[in-house]
Amino acid sequence: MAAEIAGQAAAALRSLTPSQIDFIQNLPKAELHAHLNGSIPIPTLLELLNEYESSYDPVNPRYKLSPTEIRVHIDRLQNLDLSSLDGFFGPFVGVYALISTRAATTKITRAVLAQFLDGDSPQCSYLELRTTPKESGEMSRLEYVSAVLEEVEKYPKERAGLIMSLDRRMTPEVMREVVELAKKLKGKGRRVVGIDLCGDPSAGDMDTLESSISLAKDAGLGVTLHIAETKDNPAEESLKLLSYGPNRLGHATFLNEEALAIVLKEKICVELCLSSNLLCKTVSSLDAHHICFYLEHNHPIAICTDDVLPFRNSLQAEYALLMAQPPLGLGLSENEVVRIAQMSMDSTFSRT
Ligand code: 6MZ
Repeated sequence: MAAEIAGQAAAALRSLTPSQIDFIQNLPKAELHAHLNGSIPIPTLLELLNEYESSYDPVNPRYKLSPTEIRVHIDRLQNLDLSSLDGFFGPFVGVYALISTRAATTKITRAVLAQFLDGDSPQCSYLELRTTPKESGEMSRLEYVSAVLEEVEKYPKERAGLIMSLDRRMTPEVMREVVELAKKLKGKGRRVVGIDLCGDPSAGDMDTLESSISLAKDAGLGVTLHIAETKDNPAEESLKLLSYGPNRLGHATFLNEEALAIVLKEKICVELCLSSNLLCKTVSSLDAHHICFYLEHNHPIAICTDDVLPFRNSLQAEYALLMAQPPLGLGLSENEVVRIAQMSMDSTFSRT
């Protein structure tokens, strides 16, 4: 029950023949870069908002934001009109207000997993879902992650795993705490497969991240890092992040020559989110997208959705962007698309 698909990805999907759509639907593929709270189906979010609205007591409000304020944030997320990535992160406070109980976290996780994995033609064969452990007045980080994990673990391990995200706005101490938690949960046999670095690319000091990444790697967790997502991310920062030895990278849009040489040499899989980059205007058009560079170099990539809530895409529609004829898509052959989908399956953290 995702919101209606929109934008270039929807047009690409509409331009395909029924047999091409069947081909995409039946293709074994992994979704490796989907943020839980960025992937909540709109009906689920509105249900939570309605529940909050009907029990709202303005004198003694449960959350800091009123239902009207939350609605404004959700409307902004659904009607993204960005001139850059600035402004993308703010409206998430509306979502976070609604998911600050364990019951709500369970509800959204169940809905997101179903959106990707259930039904006659699931979006993907395997989902590595990621989320930033949150604490609220009603829930600790452990309780939040436990609620998410309980839902993830209802699927076989060949179908779903969890990545715990470090937000760039976290203090080094909190980042460390999150990695310790990931390590502990993995040690107990829970389905935590890796850690991620995400959040506003202009925030945080990446010098302090090293010890948390080492801890994660020593614990056998996969490491993926959002890197060079905007042109304002300095080259030194990207080189520093690469020196931490990540297994995968998110976006990697503005890597300089030196960083690119490392990525190619180390064959680090790059998670590419085409609609996300087009809508956030970090890439001007599909033919200018760095996917073209990676394809030319036969470099491992994974096609991913990022945040289906604001971007109104789906994994199938992202694959349609590969197959549709230019200028809507890249006009790739079925053989090339099979190869790309296989690269996503080969890059999961369950294989790290
Ligand atoms: C960087 C992003 C992102 O963790 O609350 N997030 N971080 N770049 C992006 N590209 C557009 N899209 C989403 O999911 C939502 C959070 O994921 C990160 C942001 O920190 C956002 O608040 P969780 O489940």
